[in-house]
Amino acid sequence: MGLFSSIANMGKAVCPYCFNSFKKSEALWRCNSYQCKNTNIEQDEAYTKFYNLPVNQLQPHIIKMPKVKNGFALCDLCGGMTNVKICPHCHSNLPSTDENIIISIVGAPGAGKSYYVGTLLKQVQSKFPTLKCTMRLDGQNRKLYDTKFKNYFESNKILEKTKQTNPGENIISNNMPILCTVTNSKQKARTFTFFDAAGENFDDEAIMRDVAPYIANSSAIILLLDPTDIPMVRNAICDEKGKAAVEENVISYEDLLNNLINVIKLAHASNAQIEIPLAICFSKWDLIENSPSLRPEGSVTLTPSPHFVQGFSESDCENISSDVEGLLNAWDQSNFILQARAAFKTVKFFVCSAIGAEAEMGKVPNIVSKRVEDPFLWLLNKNKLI
Ligand SMILES: Nc1nc2c(ncn2[C@@H]2O[C@H](COP(=O)(O)OP(=O)(O)OP(=O)(O)O)[C@@H](O)[C@H]2O)c(=O)[nH]1
Ligand SMILES: [Mg+2]
Ligand SMILES: [Zn+2]
Ligand SMILES: [Zn+2]
Repeated sequence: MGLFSSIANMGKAVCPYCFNSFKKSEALWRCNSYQCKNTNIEQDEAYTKFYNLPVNQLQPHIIKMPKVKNGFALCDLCGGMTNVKICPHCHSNLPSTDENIIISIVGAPGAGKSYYVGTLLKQVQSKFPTLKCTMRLDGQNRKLYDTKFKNYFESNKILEKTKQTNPGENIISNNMPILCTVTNSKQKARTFTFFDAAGENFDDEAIMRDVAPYIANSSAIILLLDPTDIPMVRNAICDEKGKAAVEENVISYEDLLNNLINVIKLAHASNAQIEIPLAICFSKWDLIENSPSLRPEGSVTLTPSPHFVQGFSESDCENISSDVEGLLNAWDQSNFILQARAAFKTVKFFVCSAIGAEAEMGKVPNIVSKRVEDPFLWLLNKNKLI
């Protein structure tokens, strides 16, 4: 069994938008025939309510008493076939594959979460063929990727801060997760849902409960940490570049991790060690590479990722993780390591640079990512997809 098996619960599915769980046989079908889309649209109350939309939201027909054969259902109105399955609770389109793997990106405001998700999707789309895999974004998710990331990357504009949701607001309608389908060389397909919230959601355990359903249902968590939040690192960079070079964050690594642990334990109603694999990834590694006093000469963290060149390398992952642990110990962060290992069964350390360099004067240089793919490929390997 792979690490992700808990989600592929016997005949049960979890909606990646509203997080209600239901029997797979309870999914509804929406007709997507040309004829029904044009003539049989109807008011969809569940969808309208979930997304807080104006009341007259119109959607194509939901099939009554569908007859299902080979993954298609016969429409009771037009007689056409459809493969569009929707959630019985919020009526959002369900992923096209049976297993949906949610990856939550957790981290303080400004840690680099949105850059991480955007550049990861960019890298994987272009480099995946070297691992004989493909990543596909459907129409809705391609549009989301383009407006959230691609347009910014291409015009060298800085990504906006992710919007924080007000209390009681639907966290999803402001900030849709991106779903993509990964197919490997053996035609095994999985849907990955990337959930990137505003960093403020993790500042405080009470606010974090808004995102608890995503986090608790995740198949993996990527905890993204800005290395300049480590006092020794911050001091060194301030000495080299001046105080204004580094913004100070309000939440410590320990508090962030503690909030994460508490929210998961509460949602799982269990105090046991957490089974969800945790990838702890240090962002903005270009700052470490370019700092004369911090640059860890000889460390594998300074080398490019080998995975897209020579196939996935487990030993490279091990070497990176132990190098990072060594650096964390040297930077006075051994408590943080102990805290993570005590709470999570599987912990690995990574480094990455999403942009590859610093943004200056409101302009982002052309993206040259380093090692953003490592945690994702590690998770794919654990799940036997690569
Ligand atoms: N040097 C360097 N800076 C980076 C890198 N990635 C992100 N940054 C900087 O960090 C800032 C914040 O990045 P975001 O990805 O928006 O951060 P976030 O974690 O999504 O922040 P919130 O949405 O507020 O939670 C960017 O505007 C960049 O200036 C990187 O790889 N290297
Ligand atoms: Mg963001
Ligand atoms: Zn739903
Ligand atoms: Zn129809």
